[in-house]
Amino acid sequence: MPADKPIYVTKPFLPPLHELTPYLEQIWESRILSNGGPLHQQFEEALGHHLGVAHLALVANCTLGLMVGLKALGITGEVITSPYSFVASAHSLRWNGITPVFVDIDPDTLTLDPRRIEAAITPQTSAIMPVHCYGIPCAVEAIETIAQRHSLQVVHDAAHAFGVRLREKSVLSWGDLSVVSLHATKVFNTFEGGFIACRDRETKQRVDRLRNFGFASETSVVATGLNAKMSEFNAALGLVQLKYVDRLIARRQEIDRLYRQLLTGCRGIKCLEIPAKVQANHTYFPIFVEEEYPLSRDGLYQRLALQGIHGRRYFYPLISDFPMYRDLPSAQAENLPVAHRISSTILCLPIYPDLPDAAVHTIAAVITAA
Ligand code: T4K
Repeated sequence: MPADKPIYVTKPFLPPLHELTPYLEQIWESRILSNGGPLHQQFEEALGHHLGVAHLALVANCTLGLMVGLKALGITGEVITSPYSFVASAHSLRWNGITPVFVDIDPDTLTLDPRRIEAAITPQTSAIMPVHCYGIPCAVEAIETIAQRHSLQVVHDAAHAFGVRLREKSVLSWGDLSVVSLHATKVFNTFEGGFIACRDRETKQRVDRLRNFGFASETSVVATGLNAKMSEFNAALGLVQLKYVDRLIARRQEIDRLYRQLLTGCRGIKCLEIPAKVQANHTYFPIFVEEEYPLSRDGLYQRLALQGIHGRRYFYPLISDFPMYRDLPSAQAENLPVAHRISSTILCLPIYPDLPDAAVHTIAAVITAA
């Protein structure tokens, strides 16, 4: 029997509307709607405090945040990155006139394989941009070591990594900067939004200017900035959501456990392991549909869809297969065997805080019934 209502891969959390009202009244009263207003300042501070990030800059979304972050660090030439990501990762490089150099992923973490990075470094390489895919940290230490050895900068696409900790420390503390998404589909949302976790005060100052057209004061423009500011409305949403986020992640963890329990022993279905040293945020629940399973990945995707269950094939196709990237030498399939294999077997199942246990049972039953 198909589900009464479609079940999507995610459903954003919204706090009770009345909790937003005092903030909206403040906005209506002050008529300060954007440009670093009081709620923006308050949210920036509160978020930094919540995550333990000292130099945090809010932005309008993660894509603009990546564009601003790369510019703030003066990154040019070539950047080594993952083909197994959302297309915004590579687009942010291209918008800065940078050539992405795709390197294959590690089959266990689904993020840049540090053993393959050095072979891709050329005199034009200025940085590495790994992705903490599904919120699982990349090999931060190994990548930092390589970066130091070759004088490269590290920009983390941390779009999925809100609240993720590695050995009790925020994963955002690695690298020169990290950019997180606060989009509607993420663990913590401000409808649209994002932030940059900067290494130091100077980087944050450059970011602050670049997200505001490059203005350093009313009459001086010191960089070719753009408009990547978060509005007061989005900041208000963030302030209201902050007190819920730990509970929301805890509920996601319960769903994650339930899926694992129900799918254990299902031949041909494998769940992504979360390393013991990681405090995850359970932003996605990816499974691998392997050869021993009676249906192909797309077959299972369709079978679930017939039941009103809409998983997503994140990330298929690979970024390196999109027309604007596929002619790059690094985009060739023989360079990216693991990414290709994973991309053809991956399926992200629905996970969000108000997904009932009964729905998880139904989804698992459709999968195991095949
Ligand atoms: N780097 C990485 C690694 C990323 O994954 C992303 C974004 C970025 C950078 C850039 O971040 P932002 O600039 O967006 O902050 C979605 C999101 O739009 C995108 O943020 C996300 N990654 C990507 C993985 O997924 P779509 O096109 O797959 O989303 P869509 O609209 O199909 O939504 C998925 C499902 O969620 C829908 O079937 C229904 C549900 N949904 C969605 C929205 C927007 C809702 O229930 N309510 C909603 O408001 O890209």
